[in-house]
Amino acid sequence: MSKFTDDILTSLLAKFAIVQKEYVFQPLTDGYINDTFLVLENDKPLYILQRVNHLVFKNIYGLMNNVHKALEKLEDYDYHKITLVKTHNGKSFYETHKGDKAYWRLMTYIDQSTAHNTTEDPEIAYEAGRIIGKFHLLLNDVKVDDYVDTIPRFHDLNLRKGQFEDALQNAETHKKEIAAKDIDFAIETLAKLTAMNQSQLPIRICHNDTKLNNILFSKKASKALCLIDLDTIMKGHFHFDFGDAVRTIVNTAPEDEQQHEKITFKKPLFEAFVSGIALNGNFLSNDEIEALPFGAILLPFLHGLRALTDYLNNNIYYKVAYENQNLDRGRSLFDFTQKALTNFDFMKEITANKLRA
Ligand code: GN1
Ligand code: MG
Repeated sequence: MSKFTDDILTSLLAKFAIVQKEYVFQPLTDGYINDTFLVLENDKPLYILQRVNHLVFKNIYGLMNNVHKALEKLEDYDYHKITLVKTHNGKSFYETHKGDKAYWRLMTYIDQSTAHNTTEDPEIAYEAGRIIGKFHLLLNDVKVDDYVDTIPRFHDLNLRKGQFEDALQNAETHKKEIAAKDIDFAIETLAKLTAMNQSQLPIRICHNDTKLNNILFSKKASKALCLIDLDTIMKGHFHFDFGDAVRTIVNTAPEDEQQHEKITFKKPLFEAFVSGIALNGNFLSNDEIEALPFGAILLPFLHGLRALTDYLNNNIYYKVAYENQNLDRGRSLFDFTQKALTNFDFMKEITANKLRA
């Protein structure tokens, strides 16, 4: 059972400026970091109530400020606005003062919306590309220094390498034996990707967690509405957002898939996604376009490396649904990394053809 009873959730909801009624709470358990609840009235979803994990996000004030600033820009005829509900004190989150520290926020639920964990549909892939391009277009002219780094060096390969090496030093021997092949792959690929370093590229405000299920779609049509899960909005490179989407769109299997023959690199889905990016992608420089195939290898690898590291550390970072989930995630993300490496030339050709002026 969740440690948050209906009574606790009801009293939290009362802190926000909404009509107080009989609401029902439904936990949404897909995330690995925050605690999320759907708030319904007579079966109709109205709000998302969420506790932001302050052990992962250490600067909640900075984080909420980022979200606030970005949301002012993120609105257009083809980009659905997200609304944060204010507390009675006019703040965009509620900080608990009793017991454990916690930070809660409330967002309005977008009616008739849905999210996809995976897809086989090129239209969904295209729309994912369109909305990610639009997100960047809408934030193209912001001052990047107005945004704090909510997790410093989040997609920094060197940081993740150091954390992996520390975990390796301290891990139990039997875990290192079980993961021997995965550890070898990590070491080999770290060397390969370090040699391909792309850090001279423009710094943009990125979403930094553009996996497919962080995109809201309309239930009725395959239209993307907006990006959600905005905690990692901060500085980054465009190829981060590109690569994180590719790993969850072009692979039609879930992130912790154990049967690796099901992990795919579906070329038509890649092409459709890049076509979607192209619709809004005029702001991209040639150097950024050049770096996209690298991003589609870097991001699955980084996530695989972080999952493997957490497995070696006995699951201290991600919430796991079962003991070895981090190992399964690491393995499947490495498998996709290998498949993306194999498709490097294909990705180069498609991105150049579709995105270069
Ligand atoms: C974590 O909790 P969730 O699913 O939003 C992680 C993301 C990963 C994701 C899945 C702050 O996000 O970077 O894409 O798991 N977020 C953080 O791999 O570490
Ligand atoms: Mg997230």
